[in-house]
Amino acid sequence: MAVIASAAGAAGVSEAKPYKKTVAASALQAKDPLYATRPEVMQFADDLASRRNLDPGWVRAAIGQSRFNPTVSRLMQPPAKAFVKNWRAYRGRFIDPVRIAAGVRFWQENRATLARAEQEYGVPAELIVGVIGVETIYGRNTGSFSVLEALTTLAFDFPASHPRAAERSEFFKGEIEQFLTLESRRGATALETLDIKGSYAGAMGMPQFMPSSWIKYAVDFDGDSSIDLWNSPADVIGSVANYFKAFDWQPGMPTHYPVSFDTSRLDMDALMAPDILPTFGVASFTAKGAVLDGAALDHKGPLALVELLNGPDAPSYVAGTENFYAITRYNWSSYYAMAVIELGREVNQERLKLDGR
Ligand SMILES: [Ca+2]
Repeated sequence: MAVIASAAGAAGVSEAKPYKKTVAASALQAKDPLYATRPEVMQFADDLASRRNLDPGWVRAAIGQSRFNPTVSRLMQPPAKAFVKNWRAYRGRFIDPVRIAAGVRFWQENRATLARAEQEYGVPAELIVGVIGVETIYGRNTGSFSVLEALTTLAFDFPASHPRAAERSEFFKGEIEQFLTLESRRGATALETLDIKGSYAGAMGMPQFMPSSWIKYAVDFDGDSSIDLWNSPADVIGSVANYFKAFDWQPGMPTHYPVSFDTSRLDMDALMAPDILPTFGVASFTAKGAVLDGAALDHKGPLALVELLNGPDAPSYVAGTENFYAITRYNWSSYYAMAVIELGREVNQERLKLDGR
Protein backbone atom coordinates (compact mmCIF):
# COMPACT_ATOMS: atom_id res chain seq x y z
CA MET A 1 0.00 0.00 0.00
CA ALA A 2 -0.88 1.94 0.58
CA VAL A 3 0.15 3.17 0.10
CA ILE A 4 0.79 4.66 -0.18
CA ALA A 5 1.95 1.98 -0.17
CA SER A 6 2.82 3.36 -2.69
CA ALA A 7 4.63 6.28 -3.06
CA ALA A 8 7.29 3.74 -3.16
CA GLY A 9 5.70 2.02 -6.07
CA ALA A 10 5.89 -0.79 -3.67
CA ALA A 11 3.55 -3.29 -2.73
CA GLY A 12 2.07 -5.79 -4.96
CA VAL A 13 2.38 -3.35 -7.74
CA SER A 14 4.79 -4.97 -9.57
CA GLU A 15 6.07 -2.90 -12.16
CA ALA A 16 9.12 -4.05 -10.33
CA LYS A 17 10.74 -7.27 -11.37
CA PRO A 18 9.55 -10.39 -9.59
CA TYR A 19 12.08 -11.31 -6.97
CA LYS A 20 13.68 -14.66 -6.59
CA LYS A 21 14.74 -16.23 -3.36
CA THR A 22 18.40 -15.45 -2.98
CA VAL A 23 18.84 -16.52 0.61
CA ALA A 24 21.41 -19.17 -0.18
CA ALA A 25 23.45 -16.89 -2.39
CA SER A 26 23.53 -14.01 0.05
CA ALA A 27 24.41 -16.30 2.96
CA LEU A 28 27.62 -17.19 1.16
CA GLN A 29 28.69 -13.58 0.95
CA ALA A 30 30.39 -11.73 3.76
CA LYS A 31 27.85 -9.70 5.65
CA ASP A 32 27.75 -5.98 5.18
CA PRO A 33 28.65 -3.95 8.26
CA LEU A 34 25.96 -2.91 10.70
CA TYR A 35 24.50 0.55 10.16
CA ALA A 36 25.70 1.23 13.74
CA THR A 37 29.16 1.70 12.21
CA ARG A 38 27.99 4.58 9.97
CA PRO A 39 28.33 7.91 11.80
CA GLU A 40 25.77 9.73 9.61
CA VAL A 41 23.22 7.02 10.32
CA MET A 42 23.77 7.27 14.07
CA GLN A 43 23.51 11.06 13.81
CA PHE A 44 20.16 10.57 12.07
CA ALA A 45 19.14 8.24 14.93
CA ASP A 46 19.99 10.88 17.54
CA ASP A 47 18.13 13.62 15.65
CA LEU A 48 15.11 11.36 15.18
CA ALA A 49 15.05 10.48 18.89
CA SER A 50 15.18 14.11 19.85
CA ARG A 51 12.48 15.16 17.34
CA ARG A 52 10.16 12.37 18.43
CA ASN A 53 11.07 12.41 22.11
CA LEU A 54 12.17 8.77 21.97
CA ASP A 55 14.93 7.06 23.97
CA PRO A 56 18.07 7.71 21.89
CA GLY A 57 19.66 4.45 23.05
CA TRP A 58 16.65 2.51 21.78
CA VAL A 59 16.59 4.33 18.43
CA ARG A 60 20.34 3.82 17.91
CA ALA A 61 20.07 0.14 18.83
CA ALA A 62 17.10 -0.40 16.52
CA ILE A 63 18.52 1.30 13.44
CA GLY A 64 22.10 0.25 14.20
CA GLN A 65 21.35 -3.47 14.12
CA SER A 66 20.25 -3.29 10.45
CA ARG A 67 22.53 -4.14 7.58
CA PHE A 68 22.46 -3.15 3.93
CA ASN A 69 20.09 -5.50 2.12
CA PRO A 70 21.33 -6.07 -1.45
CA THR A 71 18.04 -7.62 -2.59
CA VAL A 72 16.10 -4.54 -1.50
CA SER A 73 18.54 -2.35 -3.36
CA ARG A 74 18.37 -4.46 -6.50
CA LEU A 75 14.58 -4.51 -6.54
CA MET A 76 14.46 -0.73 -6.25
CA GLN A 77 16.72 -0.17 -9.25
CA PRO A 78 15.08 0.97 -12.45
CA PRO A 79 14.95 -1.84 -15.02
CA ALA A 80 18.10 -2.02 -17.12
CA LYS A 81 16.28 -2.37 -20.43
CA ALA A 82 13.46 -0.19 -21.62
CA PHE A 83 10.44 -1.95 -20.22
CA VAL A 84 7.35 -2.08 -22.40
CA LYS A 85 4.23 -1.96 -20.28
CA ASN A 86 1.59 -4.50 -21.05
CA TRP A 87 -1.83 -4.17 -19.47
CA ARG A 88 -3.05 -7.60 -20.57
CA ALA A 89 -0.02 -9.29 -19.05
CA TYR A 90 -0.34 -7.20 -15.90
CA ARG A 91 -4.03 -8.01 -15.65
CA GLY A 92 -3.31 -11.71 -16.00
CA ARG A 93 -0.99 -11.60 -13.00
CA PHE A 94 -3.66 -10.24 -10.68
CA ILE A 95 -6.94 -11.51 -12.04
CA ASP A 96 -6.80 -15.27 -11.90
CA PRO A 97 -9.03 -18.03 -10.50
CA VAL A 98 -7.02 -18.45 -7.27
CA ARG A 99 -7.21 -14.77 -6.37
CA ILE A 100 -10.88 -14.55 -7.33
CA ALA A 101 -11.75 -17.59 -5.18
CA ALA A 102 -9.81 -16.12 -2.24
CA GLY A 103 -11.68 -12.86 -2.75
CA VAL A 104 -15.06 -14.57 -2.73
CA ARG A 105 -14.15 -16.29 0.55
CA PHE A 106 -12.90 -13.02 2.05
CA TRP A 107 -16.12 -11.28 1.05
CA GLN A 108 -18.32 -14.05 2.47
CA GLU A 109 -16.40 -14.08 5.76
CA ASN A 110 -16.46 -10.30 6.12
CA ARG A 111 -19.78 -9.44 4.55
CA ALA A 112 -21.14 -7.40 7.48
CA THR A 113 -17.89 -5.49 7.99
CA LEU A 114 -17.63 -4.64 4.30
CA ALA A 115 -21.21 -3.37 4.34
CA ARG A 116 -20.47 -1.28 7.44
CA ALA A 117 -17.35 0.23 5.82
CA GLU A 118 -19.33 1.03 2.69
CA GLN A 119 -21.95 2.75 4.82
CA GLU A 120 -19.51 4.73 6.99
CA TYR A 121 -16.94 5.74 4.39
CA GLY A 122 -18.91 5.61 1.15
CA VAL A 123 -16.31 3.31 -0.43
CA PRO A 124 -17.73 0.26 -2.25
CA ALA A 125 -16.97 -3.20 -0.87
CA GLU A 126 -15.89 -4.16 -4.38
CA LEU A 127 -13.04 -1.68 -4.32
CA ILE A 128 -11.87 -2.64 -0.82
CA VAL A 129 -11.88 -6.32 -1.81
CA GLY A 130 -10.01 -5.50 -5.03
CA VAL A 131 -7.25 -3.64 -3.19
CA ILE A 132 -6.62 -6.29 -0.54
CA GLY A 133 -6.58 -8.97 -3.23
CA VAL A 134 -4.10 -7.20 -5.49
CA GLU A 135 -1.86 -6.21 -2.58
CA THR A 136 -1.49 -9.51 -0.74
CA ILE A 137 -4.09 -12.09 -1.90
CA TYR A 138 -6.03 -11.39 1.31
CA GLY A 139 -3.04 -11.64 3.59
CA ARG A 140 -1.25 -14.57 1.96
CA ASN A 141 1.73 -12.54 0.72
CA THR A 142 2.51 -9.75 3.12
CA GLY A 143 6.25 -9.72 2.44
CA SER A 144 9.30 -11.33 3.97
CA PHE A 145 11.73 -8.44 4.31
CA SER A 146 12.57 -6.86 7.65
CA VAL A 147 10.74 -3.54 7.32
CA LEU A 148 13.34 -1.69 9.35
CA GLU A 149 16.23 -3.12 7.37
CA ALA A 150 14.50 -2.36 4.05
CA LEU A 151 13.77 1.22 5.11
CA THR A 152 17.30 1.77 6.41
CA THR A 153 18.81 0.38 3.21
CA LEU A 154 16.61 2.66 1.08
CA ALA A 155 17.18 5.70 3.29
CA PHE A 156 20.96 5.47 3.39
CA ASP A 157 21.94 3.43 0.34
CA PHE A 158 19.25 4.16 -2.20
CA PRO A 159 20.46 3.03 -5.66
CA ALA A 160 22.27 6.03 -7.11
CA SER A 161 21.23 5.00 -10.63
CA HIS A 162 17.63 5.91 -9.82
CA PRO A 163 16.63 9.27 -11.34
CA ARG A 164 15.09 10.51 -8.09
CA ALA A 165 17.50 8.91 -5.64
CA ALA A 166 17.90 11.92 -3.33
CA GLU A 167 14.18 12.51 -3.05
CA ARG A 168 13.50 8.84 -2.43
CA SER A 169 16.16 8.66 0.29
CA GLU A 170 14.45 11.50 2.13
CA PHE A 171 11.11 9.75 1.78
CA PHE A 172 12.47 6.57 3.36
CA LYS A 173 14.13 8.50 6.20
CA GLY A 174 10.67 9.84 7.00
CA GLU A 175 9.29 6.29 6.89
CA ILE A 176 11.92 5.09 9.41
CA GLU A 177 10.76 7.85 11.72
CA GLN A 178 7.11 6.84 11.36
CA PHE A 179 7.95 3.16 11.74
CA LEU A 180 9.88 3.66 14.98
CA THR A 181 7.11 5.89 16.29
CA LEU A 182 4.68 3.00 15.72
CA GLU A 183 7.07 0.54 17.30
CA SER A 184 7.61 2.69 20.38
CA ARG A 185 3.85 2.93 20.82
CA ARG A 186 3.57 -0.82 21.03
CA GLY A 187 6.52 -1.02 23.42
CA ALA A 188 8.77 -3.10 21.14
CA THR A 189 12.34 -3.78 22.20
CA ALA A 190 15.07 -2.69 19.78
CA LEU A 191 15.54 -6.33 18.79
CA GLU A 192 11.82 -6.80 18.14
CA THR A 193 11.71 -3.84 15.76
CA LEU A 194 13.82 -5.84 13.32
CA ASP A 195 11.30 -8.69 13.23
CA ILE A 196 8.42 -6.85 11.56
CA LYS A 197 8.20 -8.16 8.01
CA GLY A 198 6.90 -6.44 4.91
CA SER A 199 7.61 -5.68 1.25
CA TYR A 200 11.04 -4.67 -0.01
CA ALA A 201 9.83 -1.07 0.22
CA GLY A 202 8.64 -1.42 3.80
CA ALA A 203 4.90 -1.77 3.16
CA MET A 204 3.15 -3.75 5.88
CA GLY A 205 0.25 -6.06 6.56
CA MET A 206 -2.73 -7.21 4.50
CA PRO A 207 -3.22 -3.78 2.88
CA GLN A 208 0.55 -3.06 2.55
CA PHE A 209 0.48 0.28 4.31
CA MET A 210 3.71 2.21 4.54
CA PRO A 211 4.40 3.32 8.14
CA SER A 212 3.33 6.91 7.40
CA SER A 213 0.02 5.67 5.96
CA TRP A 214 -0.50 3.44 8.97
CA ILE A 215 -0.09 6.42 11.28
CA LYS A 216 -2.33 8.69 9.21
CA TYR A 217 -5.08 6.43 7.90
CA ALA A 218 -5.28 3.12 9.79
CA VAL A 219 -8.33 2.72 12.02
CA ASP A 220 -9.53 0.29 14.67
CA PHE A 221 -12.64 -1.05 12.96
CA ASP A 222 -13.33 -4.08 15.16
CA GLY A 223 -13.43 -2.03 18.35
CA ASP A 224 -10.73 -3.86 20.33
CA SER A 225 -8.84 -0.59 20.92
CA SER A 226 -5.82 -1.55 18.85
CA ILE A 227 -5.02 -1.44 15.14
CA ASP A 228 -3.85 -4.71 13.63
CA LEU A 229 -3.39 -4.68 9.87
CA TRP A 230 -1.90 -8.18 9.87
CA ASN A 231 -4.58 -10.18 11.64
CA SER A 232 -7.78 -8.17 11.84
CA PRO A 233 -9.69 -8.19 8.54
CA ALA A 234 -12.03 -5.59 10.04
CA ASP A 235 -9.19 -3.19 10.82
CA VAL A 236 -7.85 -3.75 7.31
CA ILE A 237 -11.23 -3.13 5.68
CA GLY A 238 -11.88 0.03 7.71
CA SER A 239 -8.36 1.33 7.10
CA VAL A 240 -8.50 0.85 3.32
CA ALA A 241 -11.89 2.58 3.21
CA ASN A 242 -10.61 5.41 5.40
CA TYR A 243 -7.61 5.81 3.11
CA PHE A 244 -9.80 6.32 0.06
CA LYS A 245 -12.09 8.67 1.93
CA ALA A 246 -9.03 10.75 2.86
CA PHE A 247 -8.10 10.91 -0.82
CA ASP A 248 -11.48 12.34 -1.77
CA TRP A 249 -13.32 9.22 -2.85
CA GLN A 250 -16.76 10.34 -4.03
CA PRO A 251 -19.56 7.94 -3.11
CA GLY A 252 -21.58 6.78 -6.08
CA MET A 253 -19.23 8.06 -8.77
CA PRO A 254 -18.01 5.44 -11.28
CA THR A 255 -14.24 5.00 -11.60
CA HIS A 256 -14.18 5.17 -15.38
CA TYR A 257 -16.18 4.99 -18.60
CA PRO A 258 -15.49 3.40 -21.96
CA VAL A 259 -14.09 5.80 -24.52
CA SER A 260 -13.53 5.69 -28.25
CA PHE A 261 -12.24 8.31 -30.70
CA ASP A 262 -13.52 10.45 -33.51
CA THR A 263 -10.43 10.68 -35.68
CA SER A 264 -11.80 13.64 -37.63
CA ARG A 265 -11.29 15.96 -34.64
CA LEU A 266 -8.91 13.98 -32.47
CA ASP A 267 -6.31 15.99 -30.54
CA MET A 268 -4.46 13.18 -28.79
CA ASP A 269 -1.63 15.40 -27.55
CA ALA A 270 -4.05 17.64 -25.70
CA LEU A 271 -5.99 14.69 -24.27
CA MET A 272 -2.84 12.97 -23.05
CA ALA A 273 -1.09 16.09 -21.70
CA PRO A 274 -2.48 15.98 -18.14
CA ASP A 275 -1.76 12.23 -17.93
CA ILE A 276 -4.16 10.64 -15.40
CA LEU A 277 -5.08 13.87 -13.61
CA PRO A 278 -8.79 14.47 -14.30
CA THR A 279 -8.85 17.76 -16.17
CA PHE A 280 -11.50 17.85 -18.91
CA GLY A 281 -15.21 18.44 -18.52
CA VAL A 282 -17.37 16.27 -20.79
CA ALA A 283 -17.78 19.08 -23.37
CA SER A 284 -14.08 19.81 -23.62
CA PHE A 285 -13.19 16.10 -23.58
CA THR A 286 -15.51 15.30 -26.47
CA ALA A 287 -14.54 18.46 -28.40
CA LYS A 288 -10.99 17.07 -28.51
CA GLY A 289 -12.21 13.89 -30.18
CA ALA A 290 -12.95 11.57 -27.25
CA VAL A 291 -16.30 9.84 -27.77
CA LEU A 292 -18.45 9.01 -24.75
CA ASP A 293 -21.92 7.61 -24.53
CA GLY A 294 -24.69 6.77 -22.10
CA ALA A 295 -24.14 7.77 -18.47
CA ALA A 296 -20.69 9.18 -19.26
CA LEU A 297 -22.29 12.08 -21.13
CA ASP A 298 -23.99 13.17 -17.90
CA HIS A 299 -20.85 12.90 -15.80
CA LYS A 300 -20.29 15.86 -13.51
CA GLY A 301 -16.67 16.68 -12.88
CA PRO A 302 -13.40 16.30 -14.74
CA LEU A 303 -12.16 13.31 -16.72
CA ALA A 304 -8.75 12.05 -17.79
CA LEU A 305 -7.84 9.96 -20.80
CA VAL A 306 -6.13 6.91 -19.29
CA GLU A 307 -3.87 4.97 -21.62
CA LEU A 308 -2.90 1.37 -20.90
CA LEU A 309 -0.21 0.01 -23.18
CA ASN A 310 -0.48 -3.56 -24.40
CA GLY A 311 3.10 -4.27 -25.38
CA PRO A 312 3.27 -4.54 -29.17
CA ASP A 313 -0.52 -4.37 -29.56
CA ALA A 314 -2.77 -1.31 -29.66
CA PRO A 315 -3.21 0.43 -26.29
CA SER A 316 -6.45 0.31 -24.29
CA TYR A 317 -8.11 3.57 -23.24
CA VAL A 318 -10.70 4.54 -20.66
CA ALA A 319 -12.08 7.85 -19.43
CA GLY A 320 -10.96 8.01 -15.79
CA THR A 321 -12.90 9.99 -13.19
CA GLU A 322 -11.72 11.53 -9.95
CA ASN A 323 -12.39 8.16 -8.31
CA PHE A 324 -10.01 6.45 -10.72
CA TYR A 325 -7.43 9.03 -9.70
CA ALA A 326 -8.19 8.35 -6.01
CA ILE A 327 -7.24 4.69 -6.50
CA THR A 328 -3.89 5.74 -7.93
CA ARG A 329 -3.15 7.53 -4.64
CA TYR A 330 -2.90 4.08 -3.09
CA ASN A 331 -0.34 3.05 -5.61
CA TRP A 332 0.81 5.42 -8.30
CA SER A 333 -0.07 3.45 -11.37
CA SER A 334 -3.08 3.37 -13.66
CA TYR A 335 -2.36 -0.31 -14.34
CA TYR A 336 -2.64 -0.91 -10.60
CA ALA A 337 -5.90 1.02 -10.39
CA MET A 338 -7.43 -0.89 -13.27
CA ALA A 339 -6.37 -4.26 -11.81
CA VAL A 340 -7.97 -3.34 -8.47
CA ILE A 341 -11.20 -2.31 -10.20
CA GLU A 342 -11.39 -5.42 -12.36
CA LEU A 343 -10.47 -7.87 -9.59
CA GLY A 344 -13.14 -6.37 -7.32
CA ARG A 345 -15.71 -6.65 -10.08
CA GLU A 346 -14.82 -10.25 -10.92
CA VAL A 347 -14.95 -11.25 -7.26
CA ASN A 348 -18.33 -9.60 -6.84
CA GLN A 349 -19.76 -11.29 -9.95
CA GLU A 350 -18.54 -14.68 -8.81
CA ARG A 351 -19.91 -14.10 -5.31
CA LEU A 352 -23.33 -13.14 -6.64
CA LYS A 353 -23.37 -16.16 -8.89
CA LEU A 354 -22.68 -18.45 -5.91
CA ASP A 355 -25.27 -16.64 -3.79
CA GLY A 356 -27.87 -17.15 -6.49
CA ARG A 357 -27.43 -20.89 -6.49
CA1 LIG B 1 -8.71 -3.50 16.08
